[in-house]
Amino acid sequence: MMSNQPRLVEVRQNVLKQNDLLARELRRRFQEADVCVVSLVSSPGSGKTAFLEKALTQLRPKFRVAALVGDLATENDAERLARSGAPVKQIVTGTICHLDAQMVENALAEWNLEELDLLFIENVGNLVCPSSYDLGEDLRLVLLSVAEGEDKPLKYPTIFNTADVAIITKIDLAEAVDFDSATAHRNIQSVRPGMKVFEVSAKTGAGMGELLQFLSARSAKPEKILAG
Ligand SMILES: Nc1nc2c(ncn2[C@@H]2O[C@H](COP(=O)(O)OP(=O)(O)OP(=O)(O)O)[C@@H](O)[C@H]2O)c(=O)[nH]1
Ligand SMILES: [Mg+2]
Repeated sequence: MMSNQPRLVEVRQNVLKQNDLLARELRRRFQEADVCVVSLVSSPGSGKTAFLEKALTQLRPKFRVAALVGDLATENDAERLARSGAPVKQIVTGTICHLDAQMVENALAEWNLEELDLLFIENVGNLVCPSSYDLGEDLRLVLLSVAEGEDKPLKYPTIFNTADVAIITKIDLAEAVDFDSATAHRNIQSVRPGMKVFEVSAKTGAGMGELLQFLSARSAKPEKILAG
């Protein structure tokens, strides 16, 4: 009904505002504990968990790393990530298509942030809803796999606009799917001029070193930056 429309908009704005307040509080806690928080957003199956499996394993010798991972159902991703030996917690969202700051706060309740250097948060696979919800993170990574089509930044500009860094994943498959790297880069730059972009393969490890070096440097502990 038409008369319901303004009310719905108002409620939605209030929910978002409440999330922003909580995210601001989380960000303050993260800064106080000196933990660098990196979130990952992408469409389902772009390779967030595969990237994190490698990242947690490779960063762990030098950094105290941990991960939260959101999915509508199953603990599958937490089980995959826990094999790295890092502390991992699954957030099961049920019908909700994104993580919000309250879910992150609840998931962290039993963890001591002082004991962490880097916390990763894998969002629910979705190129739309997660863009509106600040989780208090320092850095938001948006992943785009070579098999999704070079036009995704143009079709889903908000998620690219609310992220800090883009990662083109599964580059080992680029040739098989006729991936046009120049067009993908041009499309990313057209929605988010100046955006930093990495190309990686979690399968072969290509590009992983450069990206992990970048993330290490963003951590609050400069003395631990991975060597070359
Ligand atoms: N060839 C290749 N396959 C990959 C790579 N990264 C991930 N995959 C495969 O892509 C599929 C999805 O990967 P996931 O890591 O589960 O993707 P995700 O983004 O975490 O998925 P959701 O959590 O469901 O949104 C799996 O079959 C992976 O093995 C890669 O670099 N190369
Ligand atoms: Mg996953």
